[in-house]
Amino acid sequence: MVGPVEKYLLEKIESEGTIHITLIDPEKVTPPQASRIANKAKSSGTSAIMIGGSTFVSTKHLDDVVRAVKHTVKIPVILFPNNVTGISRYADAIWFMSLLNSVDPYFLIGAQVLGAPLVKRYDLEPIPLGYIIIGDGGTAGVIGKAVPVPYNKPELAAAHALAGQYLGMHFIYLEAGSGAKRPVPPEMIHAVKRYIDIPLIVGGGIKSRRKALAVASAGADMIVTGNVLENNEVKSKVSEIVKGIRGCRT
Ligand code: 1GP
Repeated sequence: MVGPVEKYLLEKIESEGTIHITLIDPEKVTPPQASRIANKAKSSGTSAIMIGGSTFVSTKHLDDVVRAVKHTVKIPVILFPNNVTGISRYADAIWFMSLLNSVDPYFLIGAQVLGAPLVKRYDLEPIPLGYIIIGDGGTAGVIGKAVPVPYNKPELAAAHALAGQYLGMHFIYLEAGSGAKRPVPPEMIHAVKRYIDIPLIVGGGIKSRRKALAVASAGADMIVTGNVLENNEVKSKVSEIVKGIRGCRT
Protein backbone atom coordinates (compact mmCIF):
# COMPACT_ATOMS: atom_id res chain seq x y z
CA MET A 1 0.00 0.00 0.00
CA VAL A 2 1.41 3.37 -1.04
CA GLY A 3 -0.07 6.51 0.55
CA PRO A 4 -0.14 10.04 -0.89
CA VAL A 5 3.10 11.28 0.72
CA GLU A 6 5.05 8.25 -0.43
CA LYS A 7 3.54 8.64 -3.91
CA TYR A 8 4.59 12.30 -3.94
CA LEU A 9 8.19 11.39 -2.97
CA LEU A 10 8.41 8.63 -5.59
CA GLU A 11 7.06 10.91 -8.33
CA LYS A 12 9.48 13.70 -7.35
CA ILE A 13 12.43 11.29 -7.49
CA GLU A 14 11.18 9.94 -10.82
CA SER A 15 10.85 13.39 -12.37
CA GLU A 16 13.75 15.26 -10.72
CA GLY A 17 16.34 12.64 -9.76
CA THR A 18 17.85 13.20 -6.30
CA ILE A 19 15.68 15.36 -4.06
CA HIS A 20 16.43 17.34 -0.90
CA ILE A 21 14.64 17.01 2.42
CA THR A 22 15.01 19.43 5.33
CA LEU A 23 15.23 17.97 8.82
CA ILE A 24 14.09 20.10 11.75
CA ASP A 25 15.06 18.99 15.26
CA PRO A 26 12.15 20.13 17.47
CA GLU A 27 14.45 20.24 20.46
CA LYS A 28 16.53 23.01 18.97
CA VAL A 29 13.83 25.40 17.74
CA THR A 30 10.75 27.30 18.80
CA PRO A 31 7.62 26.89 16.64
CA PRO A 32 8.16 30.29 14.92
CA GLN A 33 11.79 29.38 14.18
CA ALA A 34 10.66 26.05 12.72
CA SER A 35 8.18 27.88 10.46
CA ARG A 36 10.88 30.24 9.24
CA ILE A 37 13.29 27.38 8.47
CA ALA A 38 10.56 25.43 6.63
CA ASN A 39 9.48 28.44 4.63
CA LYS A 40 12.98 29.40 3.53
CA ALA A 41 13.92 25.80 2.80
CA LYS A 42 10.79 25.34 0.69
CA SER A 43 11.46 28.44 -1.36
CA SER A 44 15.05 27.26 -1.92
CA GLY A 45 13.99 23.92 -3.41
CA THR A 46 13.50 21.44 -0.58
CA SER A 47 10.81 18.81 -1.32
CA ALA A 48 9.55 17.87 2.17
CA ILE A 49 10.13 18.60 5.85
CA MET A 50 11.15 15.91 8.33
CA ILE A 51 10.67 16.61 12.03
CA GLY A 52 12.53 14.65 14.69
CA GLY A 53 15.68 14.40 16.79
CA SER A 54 17.72 11.83 18.66
CA THR A 55 16.97 12.86 22.22
CA PHE A 56 13.99 13.91 24.26
CA VAL A 57 11.38 16.51 23.39
CA SER A 58 7.97 16.98 25.01
CA THR A 59 5.02 15.85 22.93
CA LYS A 60 3.40 19.25 23.44
CA HIS A 61 6.41 21.06 22.00
CA LEU A 62 6.62 18.57 19.12
CA ASP A 63 2.92 19.17 18.35
CA ASP A 64 3.47 22.94 18.40
CA VAL A 65 6.44 22.70 16.04
CA VAL A 66 4.62 20.38 13.62
CA ARG A 67 1.55 22.62 13.62
CA ALA A 68 3.61 25.73 12.98
CA VAL A 69 5.35 24.09 10.03
CA LYS A 70 2.11 22.68 8.61
CA HIS A 71 0.56 26.12 8.86
CA THR A 72 3.41 27.66 6.86
CA VAL A 73 4.24 25.25 4.02
CA LYS A 74 2.25 23.00 1.73
CA ILE A 75 4.97 20.38 1.18
CA PRO A 76 4.62 17.14 3.21
CA VAL A 77 5.65 17.05 6.86
CA ILE A 78 7.06 13.64 7.79
CA LEU A 79 7.86 12.58 11.34
CA PHE A 80 11.31 11.12 11.97
CA PRO A 81 10.80 9.58 15.42
CA ASN A 82 13.49 8.34 17.78
CA ASN A 83 10.84 6.86 20.05
CA VAL A 84 7.09 6.71 20.68
CA THR A 85 7.28 10.31 21.93
CA GLY A 86 8.20 11.40 18.39
CA ILE A 87 4.62 10.88 17.14
CA SER A 88 2.42 13.90 16.49
CA ARG A 89 -1.15 13.81 15.20
CA TYR A 90 -0.56 16.99 13.18
CA ALA A 91 1.96 15.58 10.66
CA ASP A 92 1.11 14.08 7.25
CA ALA A 93 3.21 10.94 7.50
CA ILE A 94 5.72 9.10 9.65
CA TRP A 95 8.83 7.17 8.72
CA PHE A 96 7.78 3.88 10.29
CA MET A 97 11.33 2.84 10.89
CA SER A 98 13.36 0.00 12.32
CA LEU A 99 17.02 0.53 13.23
CA LEU A 100 18.39 -2.47 11.37
CA ASN A 101 21.78 -2.53 13.08
CA SER A 102 20.58 -2.04 16.64
CA VAL A 103 21.37 -4.73 19.19
CA ASP A 104 18.33 -3.67 21.24
CA PRO A 105 15.02 -5.29 20.21
CA TYR A 106 13.28 -2.13 21.42
CA PHE A 107 14.63 -0.21 18.40
CA LEU A 108 14.01 -3.10 16.01
CA ILE A 109 10.36 -3.79 16.90
CA GLY A 110 9.52 -2.72 20.49
CA ALA A 111 8.91 1.01 19.94
CA GLN A 112 7.06 0.17 16.72
CA VAL A 113 4.61 -2.09 18.59
CA LEU A 114 3.93 0.69 21.09
CA GLY A 115 3.62 3.34 18.38
CA ALA A 116 1.54 1.52 15.74
CA PRO A 117 -1.85 1.99 17.44
CA LEU A 118 -1.17 5.74 17.79
CA VAL A 119 -0.20 6.02 14.12
CA LYS A 120 -3.53 4.39 13.25
CA ARG A 121 -5.53 6.53 15.68
CA TYR A 122 -3.96 9.74 14.35
CA ASP A 123 -4.44 8.58 10.74
CA LEU A 124 -0.79 9.21 9.93
CA GLU A 125 0.60 7.70 6.75
CA PRO A 126 3.23 5.13 7.80
CA ILE A 127 6.15 4.81 5.36
CA PRO A 128 8.22 1.68 6.12
CA LEU A 129 11.91 2.55 6.43
CA GLY A 130 15.04 0.54 7.16
CA TYR A 131 17.44 2.78 9.09
CA ILE A 132 21.15 1.93 9.16
CA ILE A 133 23.78 3.75 11.23
CA ILE A 134 27.15 4.24 9.55
CA GLY A 135 30.58 5.31 10.82
CA ASP A 136 30.61 7.07 14.20
CA GLY A 137 26.83 7.12 14.20
CA GLY A 138 26.63 10.14 16.49
CA THR A 139 23.84 10.51 19.02
CA ALA A 140 21.46 8.33 16.99
CA GLY A 141 23.94 5.47 17.19
CA VAL A 142 24.35 5.78 20.98
CA ILE A 143 20.64 6.17 21.73
CA GLY A 144 19.66 3.40 19.30
CA LYS A 145 22.33 1.01 20.61
CA ALA A 146 23.61 0.43 17.10
CA VAL A 147 26.66 -1.47 15.96
CA PRO A 148 27.57 1.08 13.29
CA VAL A 149 28.73 -0.16 9.90
CA PRO A 150 32.35 1.03 9.43
CA TYR A 151 32.92 3.50 6.58
CA ASN A 152 35.23 1.01 4.86
CA LYS A 153 32.70 -1.86 4.80
CA PRO A 154 30.32 -0.97 1.92
CA GLU A 155 29.38 -4.62 1.43
CA LEU A 156 28.07 -4.78 5.00
CA ALA A 157 25.91 -1.71 4.46
CA ALA A 158 24.61 -3.30 1.25
CA ALA A 159 23.73 -6.54 3.09
CA HIS A 160 21.81 -4.60 5.77
CA ALA A 161 19.96 -2.61 3.10
CA LEU A 162 19.04 -5.70 1.09
CA ALA A 163 17.78 -7.42 4.23
CA GLY A 164 15.61 -4.34 4.85
CA GLN A 165 14.21 -4.55 1.32
CA TYR A 166 13.49 -8.28 1.69
CA LEU A 167 11.69 -7.56 4.97
CA GLY A 168 9.39 -5.20 3.09
CA MET A 169 10.81 -1.74 3.81
CA HIS A 170 9.95 0.82 1.12
CA PHE A 171 13.00 3.06 1.70
CA ILE A 172 16.51 2.61 3.13
CA TYR A 173 18.25 5.39 5.09
CA LEU A 174 22.04 5.44 5.54
CA GLU A 175 22.74 7.68 8.55
CA ALA A 176 26.20 8.99 9.37
CA GLY A 177 24.78 10.88 12.37
CA SER A 178 23.73 14.50 12.66
CA GLY A 179 26.75 16.77 12.33
CA ALA A 180 29.01 13.88 11.28
CA LYS A 181 32.49 15.01 10.25
CA ARG A 182 32.41 12.54 7.40
CA PRO A 183 29.20 11.79 5.44
CA VAL A 184 28.43 8.31 4.11
CA PRO A 185 31.16 7.64 1.51
CA PRO A 186 30.26 7.46 -2.21
CA GLU A 187 31.63 3.89 -2.51
CA MET A 188 29.17 2.73 0.15
CA ILE A 189 26.24 4.51 -1.57
CA HIS A 190 27.25 2.85 -4.88
CA ALA A 191 27.43 -0.57 -3.24
CA VAL A 192 24.02 -0.21 -1.61
CA LYS A 193 22.41 1.07 -4.82
CA ARG A 194 23.78 -1.92 -6.71
CA TYR A 195 21.96 -4.24 -4.28
CA ILE A 196 18.58 -2.63 -3.71
CA ASP A 197 15.66 -1.61 -5.92
CA ILE A 198 14.00 0.73 -3.41
CA PRO A 199 14.89 4.42 -2.95
CA LEU A 200 17.92 5.32 -0.87
CA ILE A 201 18.04 8.20 1.61
CA VAL A 202 21.41 9.51 2.82
CA GLY A 203 22.02 11.94 5.68
CA GLY A 204 24.51 13.13 8.25
CA GLY A 205 27.23 15.75 7.75
CA ILE A 206 26.27 16.85 4.22
CA LYS A 207 27.17 20.49 4.70
CA SER A 208 28.30 21.79 1.34
CA ARG A 209 27.52 21.81 -2.35
CA ARG A 210 30.55 19.60 -3.00
CA LYS A 211 29.45 16.97 -0.48
CA ALA A 212 25.86 17.04 -1.76
CA LEU A 213 27.11 16.55 -5.32
CA ALA A 214 29.26 13.58 -4.25
CA VAL A 215 26.35 11.89 -2.45
CA ALA A 216 23.87 12.58 -5.27
CA SER A 217 26.31 11.43 -7.97
CA ALA A 218 26.90 8.20 -6.07
CA GLY A 219 23.19 7.41 -6.37
CA ALA A 220 21.31 8.76 -3.33
CA ASP A 221 17.64 9.38 -4.17
CA MET A 222 17.04 11.68 -1.22
CA ILE A 223 19.50 13.82 0.73
CA VAL A 224 18.61 14.95 4.24
CA THR A 225 20.23 17.95 5.90
CA GLY A 226 19.48 19.33 9.33
CA ASN A 227 22.33 20.67 11.39
CA VAL A 228 23.65 23.03 8.77
CA LEU A 229 20.29 24.81 8.56
CA GLU A 230 20.09 25.67 12.23
CA ASN A 231 21.59 29.11 11.81
CA ASN A 232 20.42 32.14 9.90
CA GLU A 233 21.60 31.04 6.52
CA VAL A 234 18.86 28.54 5.73
CA LYS A 235 18.05 29.99 2.34
CA SER A 236 21.59 30.19 1.04
CA LYS A 237 22.56 26.80 2.51
CA VAL A 238 19.56 24.95 1.05
CA SER A 239 20.13 26.67 -2.31
CA GLU A 240 23.79 25.65 -2.19
CA ILE A 241 22.98 22.03 -1.40
CA VAL A 242 20.14 21.84 -3.94
CA LYS A 243 22.54 23.25 -6.58
CA GLY A 244 25.00 20.53 -5.62
CA ILE A 245 22.30 17.90 -6.07
CA ARG A 246 21.23 19.35 -9.40
CA GLY A 247 24.85 19.47 -10.49
CA CYS A 248 24.77 15.70 -10.86
CA ARG A 249 21.89 15.92 -13.35
CA THR A 250 23.79 18.15 -15.78
C1 1GP B 1 20.46 13.40 10.90
O1 1GP B 1 20.83 12.59 8.69
C2 1GP B 1 20.32 13.64 9.43
O2 1GP B 1 19.57 12.43 11.32
C3 1GP B 1 20.88 14.97 9.03
O3 1GP B 1 22.22 15.16 9.44
O4 1GP B 1 22.13 17.23 10.80
O5 1GP B 1 24.29 16.44 9.82
O6 1GP B 1 22.51 17.38 8.37
P1 1GP B 1 22.81 16.63 9.61
